[in-house]
Amino acid sequence: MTEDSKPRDNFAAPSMEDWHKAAAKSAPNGDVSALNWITPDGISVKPLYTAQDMQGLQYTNTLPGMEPYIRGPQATMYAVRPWTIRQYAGFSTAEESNAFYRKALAAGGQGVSVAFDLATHRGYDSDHPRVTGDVGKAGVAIDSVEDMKILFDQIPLDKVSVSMTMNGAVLPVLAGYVVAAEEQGVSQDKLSGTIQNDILKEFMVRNTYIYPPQPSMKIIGDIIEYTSKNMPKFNSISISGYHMQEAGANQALELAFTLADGKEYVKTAIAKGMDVDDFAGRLSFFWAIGMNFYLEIAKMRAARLLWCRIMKGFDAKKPKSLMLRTHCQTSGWSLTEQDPYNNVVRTTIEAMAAVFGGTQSLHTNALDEAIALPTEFSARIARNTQLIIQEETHITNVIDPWAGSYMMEKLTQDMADAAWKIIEEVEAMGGMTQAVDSGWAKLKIEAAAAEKQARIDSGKDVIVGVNKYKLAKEDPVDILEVDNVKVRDNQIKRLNDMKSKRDQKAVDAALAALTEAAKTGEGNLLDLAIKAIRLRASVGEVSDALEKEFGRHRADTQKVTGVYAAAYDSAEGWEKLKGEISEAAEDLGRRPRVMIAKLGQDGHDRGAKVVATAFADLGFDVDMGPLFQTPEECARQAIENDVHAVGVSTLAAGHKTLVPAIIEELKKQGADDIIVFVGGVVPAQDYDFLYGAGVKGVYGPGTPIPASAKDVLEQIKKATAQ
Ligand code: 3CP
Repeated sequence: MTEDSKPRDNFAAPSMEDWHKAAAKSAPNGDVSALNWITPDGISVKPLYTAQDMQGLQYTNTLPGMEPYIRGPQATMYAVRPWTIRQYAGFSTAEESNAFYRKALAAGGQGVSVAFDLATHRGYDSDHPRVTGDVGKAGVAIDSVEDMKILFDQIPLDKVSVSMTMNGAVLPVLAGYVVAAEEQGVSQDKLSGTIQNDILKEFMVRNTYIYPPQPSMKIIGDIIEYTSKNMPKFNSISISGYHMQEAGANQALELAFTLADGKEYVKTAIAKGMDVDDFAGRLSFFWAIGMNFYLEIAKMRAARLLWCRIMKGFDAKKPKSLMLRTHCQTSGWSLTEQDPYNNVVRTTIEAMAAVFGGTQSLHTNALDEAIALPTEFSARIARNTQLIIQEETHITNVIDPWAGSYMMEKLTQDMADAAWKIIEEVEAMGGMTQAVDSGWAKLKIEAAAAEKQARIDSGKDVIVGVNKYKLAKEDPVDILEVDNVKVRDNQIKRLNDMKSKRDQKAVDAALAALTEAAKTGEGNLLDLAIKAIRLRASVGEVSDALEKEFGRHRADTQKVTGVYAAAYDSAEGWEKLKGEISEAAEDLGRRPRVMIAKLGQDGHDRGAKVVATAFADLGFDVDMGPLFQTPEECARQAIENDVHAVGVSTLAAGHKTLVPAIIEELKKQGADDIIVFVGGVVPAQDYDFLYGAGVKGVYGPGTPIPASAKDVLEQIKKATAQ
């Protein structure tokens, strides 16, 4: 059709006034502004955007691959090379994990991403008494370079890029990878990949730290320095907002705190005397992508704008220093245990947001990840979700397709402004280290989490299959079980075998050199860790050598108050339950007292904190146990505080070992009148096992907190009436 032959219509010119009149007819009470949606970040999203909303926006005419990179770090983006399909996985033993990686690479996976078990994260070898319930759970157990060599057997480390999610025991683990590659014949300059190495967010949310903040920052500085000199293709850090959103942060908080963390790392490296352009190109990021579709895309576009602004502030010149490159993972938190096949749909929508946002690398969660480690079946669907988007939809043909959308451009700017305001607030406090140290940042996230939970429990936020459209009967899905005792025994055997064959004197000297460097600040800690690991020092030994000087960090257990109640307020039953709790307090002669406990090395404390806050708002006396308790320590504290009940919060699959152990300990210490309940991620298959062990209540994901509170109250009444 030529231009001349196109039909010419004569439609009436649009007017906003007319639209308002038309819209008022169907808006509630004729009020169009009632259709505005105020996001958890405080951004007002309107039902309609027009060209007017673009007026005054500064960055609507930018291009990909160019400052300020809103439209993506590469000029051609996915039109030339789609994002890397990088599925995070680790299956108890190095052998099993290796088999999984090789199969995944053969089936379309494009990079490796290693999940370590909690013992490794916290720098304990598998034979350490504090980790009996944690070895091989939620990831692979790595005690030494011997395990690392098995992990990467027949995976060419000069070709396949490897991401390692490691923050606490980052020195021995990164050293193990370097030495395993070396023994595969691959030199350091050929290694490509990423180490998470983002400790600030660990103090805020994930809790797999080992040392206190200051020495932890020194380790990060040393790693940035070492990798920029010796491993030019390796990303020295993955500055992560992911865990903040998983812990309850809204998008603006996630964005702001993550970029503020990034600023802190840049300052640390510059303080070591490095030139910003020598290392900034290898700083990378990591976002969570949840169900808030528009906001997630806007967040990713805003992130690139703000990082470019921040790096200009450091006088960075090279394009690579100015561009934000990121990995994304679909939200684990958004997955439900109920009606779990819905999770495939959620993950697909989230993956689309990550792709429209311009991610460089992506993990799509498996449908059963809310319950256990993925099975082969669920892992395949998760990987194929990405392959289908990449190869069937033609989404990759167009760069940043949301650009020019009135809504998306406005939302990008709104998100950038909201995050910038928080970044300025952090700066006024003296930076992120101070904001973390004071506990302020953690409390901000916890308050957002409590608000969110209250919105869900009161039905204001809908989750299909959980608080609306519930199934009358749930069929359990097949899940993967780990025989943790067997894994631990094998690990200990291999560890002892390695120790019996090494040159002990040389190992001792290498470990002493690490302790000395930790003391004096002289020498590069990664360099020294590589030397020790090469001589067959174990992960635990390298960690201990540093702990001697640095000490082990203990977090305090501050909690927010009043936030849950304020967000739940209007829902039915709240006041009634409060009344019942205060009646029970009169009968008991004191308020019912519960201790919320975290056992073993599982540091995911969002659920524990939210429950503690909500129970306290309802009128319980609540003690929060410190992270990482042994069953024995937990029982002692429960008895000393004279609690009626201990609630164990478990998210890392240690419940079958640790819950019977706490019940046994309470008995041993003469306190079997204290009841035990369990909340968190517990597969349906394990409920009977836990009840059989003496647990009085199990509350899986999706249980409204008032319902569990009511049940705990009844159990306490029953136990004290006897
Ligand atoms: C890419 N390239 C291109 C183009 N696209 N070149 C020209 N034109 C294009 N269109 C180039 C890049 O510049 C780069 O080369 C190379 O191709 C690879 O691309 P990339 O974008 O850098 O991708 P990748 O190597 O996959 O790296 C992605 C980032 C990396 C940078 C994000 O950090 C990464 O892989 N992160 C993954 C982190 C991760 O998996 N974390 C798991 C967390 P050059 O390098 O030469 O420039 S799991 C946590 C789960 C929860 C928990 O903690 O428990």
